[in-house]
Amino acid sequence: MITSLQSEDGASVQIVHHGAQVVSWIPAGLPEQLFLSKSAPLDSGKPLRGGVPVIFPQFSDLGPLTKHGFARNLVWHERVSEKPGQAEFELRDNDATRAVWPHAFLLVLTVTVSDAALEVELAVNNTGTTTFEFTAALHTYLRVDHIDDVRVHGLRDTHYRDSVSGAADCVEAEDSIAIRQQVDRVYMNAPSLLQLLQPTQQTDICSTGFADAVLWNPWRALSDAMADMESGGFQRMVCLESAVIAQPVRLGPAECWRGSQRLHARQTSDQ
Ligand code: TA6
Repeated sequence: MITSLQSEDGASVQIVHHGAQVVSWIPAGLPEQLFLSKSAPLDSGKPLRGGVPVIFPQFSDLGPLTKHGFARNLVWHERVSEKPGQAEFELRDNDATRAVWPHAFLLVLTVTVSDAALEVELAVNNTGTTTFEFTAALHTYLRVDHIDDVRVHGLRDTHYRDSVSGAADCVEAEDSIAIRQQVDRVYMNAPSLLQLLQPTQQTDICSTGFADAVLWNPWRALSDAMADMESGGFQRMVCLESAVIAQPVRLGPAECWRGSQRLHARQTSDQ
């Protein structure tokens, strides 16, 4: 199932209930802002290659669970939301999640579209009687006109783990990061505001709650090897993820943790 949302000014968002995955965001007067691979089969029971997959309770393979955890593989339930331009989805523990992760939880994903902004908030509630730990991310695939023209700002001097080389502690030297090869980095304690610059557009990515940020582009060989990635897809996407990885969240009974990512797009020139 898909939920479509429209703001009063004409911006729109689409969310697939499988994984509560936002798959399209079109601000008023601007083109599609999220990458979604044309080769991603709908209704395959797998997360789509694009949009905003929700990663919980384990980022990547940093633990015993299936890669990126189970939240992106399950169907979430839509809640009634009274607010215009807003939709809410929830996921509770069930037999399948308890079989691999023995904890009681309620996740709530709130998606809000307004003006030129999209906000996605993940709330994690511990509904059980024991403390649990988790890592999480909003694995946002931003659509770009061409990867050669993309620059990422805001990460200079931030420490990162480089998953391509395996180096555990690097320091970002660039003010303006260009992507010229496979990039897969976890920036720890990242600034809350990052910027994606293209020749005609600026996208601000503002995180709260998520301490870390992930920058990922698979580049050609890995992109070609992915069955669900469209041909040359790596040239039209970059993932800038709001994440909590380096220091897992420890959540006691009845506690709630919240993290959000707000994207704001604006055109900077007509060319
Ligand atoms: O967030 C970056 C990353 O962990 C990469 O290492 C890459 O594997 C990517 O996620 C996509 O993972 P997926 O399981 O969706 O193919």
